[in-house]
Amino acid sequence: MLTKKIESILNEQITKEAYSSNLYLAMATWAEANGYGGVAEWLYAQAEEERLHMLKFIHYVHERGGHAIIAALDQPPKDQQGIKELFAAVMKHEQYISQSINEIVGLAMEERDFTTQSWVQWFVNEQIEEEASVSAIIDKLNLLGEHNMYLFDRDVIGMRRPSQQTQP
Ligand code: OFO
Repeated sequence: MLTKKIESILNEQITKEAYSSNLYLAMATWAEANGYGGVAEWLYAQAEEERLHMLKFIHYVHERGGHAIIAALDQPPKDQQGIKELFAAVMKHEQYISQSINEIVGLAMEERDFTTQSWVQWFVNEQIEEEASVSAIIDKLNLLGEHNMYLFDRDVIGMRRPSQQTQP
């Protein structure tokens, strides 16, 4: 059985994962509408992965006898300044999510909920991977400079992580 505090922080994370999915979906539609098909593909796959993260939290809450709450979401920005700015925003968001996963680990330790503490380790590792993958994309963008966006757009498709590549 989950304590109320743990149930509540897990529910907050469900909302954050749902928002992450919508955020990347909104970025994908902007990229697609602006001719960046490769970036859009990367973002659509990422949005799908965030939805799976949300579902993992939902199922875990229910396995532990809690009630997962589906909350209303803020509307993500519909426009982006450019591709560099977009990936900088992805990085900032992932760092925020990593911080929020760390808070779950911290609360699970405080509440002596060692099951949650152990279960959430998967997300700790996932965040390391996600940040590293976005950081590699940003490095590549910096190397290419503004005028090689066409090449970057084709190249980024190959920079999906294995978990993203299984997505439709
Ligand atoms: Fe759910 O991993 Fe990114 O945000």
